[in-house]
Amino acid sequence: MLYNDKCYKLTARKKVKPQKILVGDIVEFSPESNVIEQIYPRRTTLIRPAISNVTQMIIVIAPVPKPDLYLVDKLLVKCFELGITPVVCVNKSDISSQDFNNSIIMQYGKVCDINFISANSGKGIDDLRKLLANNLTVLAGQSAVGKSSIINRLCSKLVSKVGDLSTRISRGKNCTRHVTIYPLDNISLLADTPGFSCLDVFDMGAERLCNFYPEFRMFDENCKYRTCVHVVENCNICAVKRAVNNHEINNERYSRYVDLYQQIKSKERKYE
Ligand SMILES: Nc1nc2c(ncn2[C@@H]2O[C@H](COP(=O)(O)OP(=O)(O)OP(=O)(O)O)[C@@H](O)[C@H]2O)c(=O)[nH]1
Ligand SMILES: [Mg+2]
Ligand SMILES: [Zn+2]
Repeated sequence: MLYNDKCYKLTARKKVKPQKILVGDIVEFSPESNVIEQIYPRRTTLIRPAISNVTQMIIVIAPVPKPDLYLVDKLLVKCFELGITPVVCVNKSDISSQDFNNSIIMQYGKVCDINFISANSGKGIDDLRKLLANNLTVLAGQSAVGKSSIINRLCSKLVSKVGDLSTRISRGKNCTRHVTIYPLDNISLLADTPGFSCLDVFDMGAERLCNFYPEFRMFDENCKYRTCVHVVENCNICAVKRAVNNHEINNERYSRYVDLYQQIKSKERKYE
């Protein structure tokens, strides 16, 4: 536990169950006994990985490993559901092609801010640092996109273990194994995580999913039915589908939306 730049090793009072404490919790403790008295209400809670009070999520992707854009979409849904500000960061821009960058802009440009950075060359790192002020930011994304490398580049005093891509893929393990919060300065907290690759959390009902696609919002008022979830084929009744056909909504992102909707739907049917 960090307080006034000092590190404390704390134990929990009986009424505060230790397993209920999350990385990111703001707690009250007495410095004499080093005992946690209470946990303050959480602003946000992420389960996998477990971390509380996150205000901003940097979703890191890179040209290698090949991006899992379903994961990016799911992370964005989580952010919009919980009121966390998302930012997409394309790392390894030293080796990414213009086509790759353009495709990311086409798919996410209307959804959130996109930054092009390189932990290796330092490109874009100063702008990224500015984004971190007054936030608890979590770095999310597949293994090996360079999350730990970004942390190391942001602050040379901090050392988060960086892994080698080939051994990681052959062993199928994340290099970073725990959630750790690094205080970059007095106002910027940054959390490294072992990726969010196991995020298959779709605890929300299928019907709610479309609420977390901000680019649908300017069209969905014109759908014929107020309850439209925009998975119908008929353009005459669905304005979102119409916007996809007119290239006003990105087709690839829309297709993944339909897939995710169907996945949640079939899960719901299984448990009915
Ligand atoms: N070319 C290039 N390679 C990079 C860059 N940033 C990171 N890498 C390489 O990508 C690999 C993975 O980096 P890590 O920082 O360990 O990735 P991670 O996202 O923390 O991975 P996990 O901890 O497993 O989730 C390493 O070999 C890095 O050297 C970059 O900007 N450019
Ligand atoms: Mg890491
Ligand atoms: Zn619709």
